[in-house]
Amino acid sequence: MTSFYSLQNPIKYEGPESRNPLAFRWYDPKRKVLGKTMEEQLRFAVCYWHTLCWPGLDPFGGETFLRPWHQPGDEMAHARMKADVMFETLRLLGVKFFTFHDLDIAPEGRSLAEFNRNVSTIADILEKKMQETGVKLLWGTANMFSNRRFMAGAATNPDPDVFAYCAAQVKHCLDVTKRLGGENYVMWGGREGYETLLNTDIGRELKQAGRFLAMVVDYKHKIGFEGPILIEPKPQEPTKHQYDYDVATIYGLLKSYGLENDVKLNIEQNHAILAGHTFEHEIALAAALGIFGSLDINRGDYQSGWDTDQFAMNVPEMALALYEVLKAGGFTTGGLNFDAKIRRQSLDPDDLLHAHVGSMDACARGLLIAAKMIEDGTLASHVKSRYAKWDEPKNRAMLEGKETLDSIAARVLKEGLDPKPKSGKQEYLENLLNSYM
Ligand code: XUL
Ligand code: CO
Repeated sequence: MTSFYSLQNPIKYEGPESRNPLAFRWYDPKRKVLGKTMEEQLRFAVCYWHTLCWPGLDPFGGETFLRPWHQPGDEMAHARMKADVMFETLRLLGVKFFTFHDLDIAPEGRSLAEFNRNVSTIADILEKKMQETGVKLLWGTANMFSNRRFMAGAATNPDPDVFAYCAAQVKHCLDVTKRLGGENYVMWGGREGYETLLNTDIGRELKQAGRFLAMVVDYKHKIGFEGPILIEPKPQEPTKHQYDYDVATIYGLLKSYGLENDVKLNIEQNHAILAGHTFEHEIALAAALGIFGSLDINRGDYQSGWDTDQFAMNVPEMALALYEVLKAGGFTTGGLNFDAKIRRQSLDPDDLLHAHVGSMDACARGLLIAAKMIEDGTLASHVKSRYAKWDEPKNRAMLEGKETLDSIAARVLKEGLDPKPKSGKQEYLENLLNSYM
């Protein structure tokens, strides 16, 4: 136990009528929803980097939070302090997973060898705490974007030495993630993109990205890491154009490298918005393409065109996202990761608890609504009936390669086919959706 927060005892479910600001009104971990407990359905994870490492800076000003581990001092002692506070946060929230970048948990040191040693030392501490508490690692990832050596990219850097350095860094981070029983390994393409085409060979950089990913997949098999590699799409920021733009773009890249069976996606709400999509669009598309993995549930701001990383608090948005997750069969190795920042003025450590509690409640409410949508089945049966004619043999034949353009043309003319438009019933369906809310 640490004295970072004002609370001593874990936050409890008290029901919708509770006025206690640090109680769950909707998240009731053991409540069954569609055959699993809420805890099993939602698989929440607290992230290291925004919850503990981010000091509250923005492009116009420095840190506001002044956490104890941001004061001058012994960096390894600070890393141990952060590990204590991470497990205290998980204990108070009753969250069973966490996520980290290598650089979040341990100081960089003066060389990669020293960094690796630091990461391994803190991993020993995390491993012990995980054994004591039953907490699990949802995913690990390597930070290959903060240090200035990565300013022109990691695997897509014009300098092959940076590519090689990244290979060494990912190898160690994947080893540590495996040792800690990580259920996935994430790769967000930090600075994998370009600032200007005037200095960029885009074709070459894409090949570098493909080769790097293929090596990560090979190594994962070599060491017997069972979870999937997850790529996290984002269209821009920090670079002007990120190569892992959105779900559709990544699917194209995976297909062209033959990696679509080994790699899945970690989809973030904020990144979906930046790409001009809804969160549910990205989830539905990934599920349809067989590459849905996990979710980062930090939301963006609809007016600001950058990654505001706010805690997901919008119940209808979470209901629509979780409806797609449930339709896809729910999470397997994935979960809901709070890759979210409290606002810069939210100085009190307890603000972190308010943020997580509120967002867990919004997700739990969203889950209950999504479950109603599934159980009632009217939406799904409407979609099914919309496509029902495709089940007729002559129509199936068109998709099964048994017909050609000219054979179809002949039939259309012979039958005098004259398609009759049918209502898409959008307003009826939107009213139905509101009836579940
Ligand atoms: C950046 C972002 C990252 C990834 C992990 O926008 O979302 O925090 O989730 O590197
Ligand atoms: Co993210």
